[in-house]
Amino acid sequence: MKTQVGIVGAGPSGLLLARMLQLRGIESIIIEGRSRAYIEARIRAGVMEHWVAALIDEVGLGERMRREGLVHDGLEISFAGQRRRIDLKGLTGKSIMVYGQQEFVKDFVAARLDDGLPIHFEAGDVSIHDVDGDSPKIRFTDKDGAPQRIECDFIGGCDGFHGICRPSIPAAKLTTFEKVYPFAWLGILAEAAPSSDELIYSNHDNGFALHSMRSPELTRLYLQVSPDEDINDWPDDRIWQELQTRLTQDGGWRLNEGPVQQKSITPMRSFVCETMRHGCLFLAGDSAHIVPPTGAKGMNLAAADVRVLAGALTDFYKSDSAAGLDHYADKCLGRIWKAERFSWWMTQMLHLSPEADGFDRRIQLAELDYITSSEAGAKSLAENYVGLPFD
Ligand code: RFL
Ligand code: PHB
Repeated sequence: MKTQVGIVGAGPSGLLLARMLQLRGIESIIIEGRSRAYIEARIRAGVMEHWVAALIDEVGLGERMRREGLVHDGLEISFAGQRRRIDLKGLTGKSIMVYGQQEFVKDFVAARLDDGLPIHFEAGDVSIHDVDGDSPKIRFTDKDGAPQRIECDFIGGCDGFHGICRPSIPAAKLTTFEKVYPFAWLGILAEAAPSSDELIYSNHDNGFALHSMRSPELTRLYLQVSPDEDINDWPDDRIWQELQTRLTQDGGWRLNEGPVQQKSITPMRSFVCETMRHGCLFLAGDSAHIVPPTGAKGMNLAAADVRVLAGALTDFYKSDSAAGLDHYADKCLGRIWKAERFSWWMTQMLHLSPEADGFDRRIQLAELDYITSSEAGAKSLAENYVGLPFD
């Protein structure tokens, strides 16, 4: 097989990159390790920055999102027995879109297959070769076990944190930074109507909790737990009891409960690989960086990388200019580090660290009081949450 851009991974990064290239007349082939059913059922992000929703419209795939997605003008922060609202729209003029990542994935996969363009699902033994030269290759076995080879000009490394692209770069060429947090998130998807119109981020003496949603019938909820927690120690009753305690601390109401469709534990880390290019290989999204989910930034950052990469590849093919490709990492890293900062800051402000003492706890409560009562404080949170402007 031959193409212009070989893309490893059919997550938000790979699918958006392929779609943007397609609309600019640039060919690509996507290789995905999992099945279509698996990636369409994988529950992850829920919050899109305003410009990501606009980009999805721009690439012609916003129809279902506009119909089923939920536009939120604010969010709530609960702490010290009270709940305060951050007026995102009033402070920034912008709203966020609550639309499940798996719905985004379904829309992009369907559009690509309808257009007769390739996604090779269930690819095994994926490896990349000759990225130092000008004819890189991707090797894999297809879902019938037959060996395959793709020759291309460039490779999009869109295969997430545990993919093969980043580890294919020689260790001596990699510059990475990492922080692992002493807690994790236990997330559930429940068949219950959301208990509030907006997201509630809660800081409680028992730990952090988050109330989010996917539709008028589905609630998405998270609890801070320890990273070595066994999910079997969390029967549904215990989860609901803890969610009720942490999320309704302002009193006088209860969360709607319902059957739990899905539950899982996610560790929390911050990670940046500043080497986003190696020869013809370009990393985008979670393959290059991870943020703890407290700031709702991961998928948005993936889209921001892809926006830059698609522009640089277009300049290369249509204007014969490699300048955009040469400056790809520099252009992305400013936004990446700002999102890393915001996600780290939200995480430390809202979670209970096992290492925190009484002083740390009081500083945390003072910060929550400041951020939710000062216009300057709230505005700083709001402009980061809805998505910082591009330069
Ligand atoms: P993905 O989504 O991990 O996709 C990578 C794809 O590559 C495939 N793959 C391979 N394919 C072929 N060969 C290999 N060797 C391969 N290895 C892997 C994988 O199967 C997969 O399909 O990365 P991408 O595209 O960069 O997208 C990143 C986002 O998925 C991620 O940042 C977000 O989900 C993070 N995130 C959130 N981001 C937001 O912007 N807003 C949110 O509200 C939000 N909430 C969250 C989140 C992530 C969470 N978890 C579970 C980590 C909430 C949670 C709980
Ligand atoms: C979600 O709805 O899954 C979600 C919302 C906000 C976050 C993280 C996850 O910060």
